[in-house]
Amino acid sequence: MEFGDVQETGEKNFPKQDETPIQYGTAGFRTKGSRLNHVIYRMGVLAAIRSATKSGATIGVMITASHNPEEDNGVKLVDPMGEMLGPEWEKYATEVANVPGSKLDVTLQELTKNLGVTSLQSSRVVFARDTRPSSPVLAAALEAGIKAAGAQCQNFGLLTTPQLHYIVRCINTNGQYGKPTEEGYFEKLSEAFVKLRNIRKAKKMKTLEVYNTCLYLDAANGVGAGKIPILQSKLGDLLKISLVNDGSGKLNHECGADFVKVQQKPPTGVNMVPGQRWASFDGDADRIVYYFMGVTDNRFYLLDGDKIATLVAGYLKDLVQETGLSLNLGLVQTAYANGSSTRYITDQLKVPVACVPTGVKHLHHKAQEFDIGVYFEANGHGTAIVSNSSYNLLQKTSQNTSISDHQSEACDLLLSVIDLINQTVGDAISDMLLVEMILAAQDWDVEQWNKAYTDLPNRQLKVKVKDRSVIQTTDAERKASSPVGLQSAIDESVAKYTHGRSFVRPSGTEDIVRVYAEADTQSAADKLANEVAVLVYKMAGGIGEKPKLH
Ligand code: NG1
Ligand code: ZN
Repeated sequence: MEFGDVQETGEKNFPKQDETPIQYGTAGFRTKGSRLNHVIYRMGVLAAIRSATKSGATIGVMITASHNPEEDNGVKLVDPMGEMLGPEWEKYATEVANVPGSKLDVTLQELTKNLGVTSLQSSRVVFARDTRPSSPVLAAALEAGIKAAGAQCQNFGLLTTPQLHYIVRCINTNGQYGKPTEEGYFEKLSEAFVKLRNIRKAKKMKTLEVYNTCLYLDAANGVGAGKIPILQSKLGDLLKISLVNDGSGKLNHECGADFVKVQQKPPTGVNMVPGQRWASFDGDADRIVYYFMGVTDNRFYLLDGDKIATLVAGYLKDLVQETGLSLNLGLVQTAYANGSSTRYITDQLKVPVACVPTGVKHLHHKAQEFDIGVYFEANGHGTAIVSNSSYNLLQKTSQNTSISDHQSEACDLLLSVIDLINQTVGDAISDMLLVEMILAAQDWDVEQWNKAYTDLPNRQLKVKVKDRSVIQTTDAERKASSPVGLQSAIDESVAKYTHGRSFVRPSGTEDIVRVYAEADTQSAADKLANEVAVLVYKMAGGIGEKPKLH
């Protein structure tokens, strides 16, 4: 097919900025915002092609670099059901982003020929952006790309990543999943939340003290901050949210879910009082972690993605049991999941648990193997998904007059819980409401929630190397298969520590190698992480300052 003036417009207005190759990684393209103009213009064209291969279904494009520093930016494509771009297309995205400007036309022609695409007239692309300073300019580049390709487009302005995923799914299910607007998103979530809270009230169960207190929320100065007042207006007194890092400060700077999780401390500058319930979003509000300061010991406690996953899975397991239906529930984690959480899920919850490589696409895919699949990365990105057949069965059963009231109520309750969940992708706002609802249902405060199991102390480090692709992994990233000798050296180090575990992998979003270690004490975990970091530095071509042993 012909691409009109796609190449000419690209060369003129969105020329390739440098020759450093860029790759569509774990979370799309991510680098300095100033490098992305041409990439994002071209992704507009690619999204139009993707739409054509899906019979004109709407494709989403989100401009964000999530938890990265403010000067970075990025772009991710959203597939028709609101899921991440199919992995088989990552190579097309990488190719289209990297070809010289003068070869754009021929590359696109070849690609569309191979894919059997002959027209982009009925392609549809919707897009949104986060609050980064570079985002408006990049959104204009994207729009130019979509229009140059001849596709229809709609700009949703400022949205959280999961809101865009939700909207894409709503559009492609003709509204079955909800109304395809931000208003529709808040309506769906808040209605489910209010209903679930009212069921509780109607049953005259204990009023929960935690509900008379407020949730302190650090919104990372990101796009989620602006959404909280909208949510608050729908929830009234059912959940009081006190916002910090509300967008007036620097994005992700010493705040946000990633900072809190990796540093294992509160955002800088907040005044935490023991017993208060705190949560942090990341910059595009697809991750959330909770934390608090112990009332008796004044210590900082983190309730990360693993703790959220176990809370959700435990609650859903009980509810499924009450429905009397034999739905199989499973939990999916990555190698970053704390060893204690995996043990708790297996031994106490008795829920099957799977481990997959880092990256939501892997978790989501694996979770689809269950009737109800709960997946969470330790960093707080996760959700639960329900198979169509299970959802239909629940609907049918809830209306079945021959089952007990208790069973049909449980089905009804589970259906409302499902409405509260954004099944397309991890969603900080939806996860927050889910956690708050479950805490209320269990009459738990954060300390009680935290008591389920005790995390093994752990440490994450980053090592700079010349070429991070020299590190290759196997066994869901838990073992290094290259360079030769690295894994046996790691094994030797690990063997010296009680409850020791450590693994390394190249980051998909930063030019570094990540080291993870856990052990029975914090100083042992720190020491093990340092030892392994030194091994990576020595055996995988470290550059810059050498990691030092504590
Ligand atoms: P990389 O940089 O590949 O480790 C990080 C997170 C992932 C995922 C992506 C996308 C860790 C250890 N890694 O990936 O889990 O969330 O960012 O945002 O947290
Ligand atoms: Zn994010």
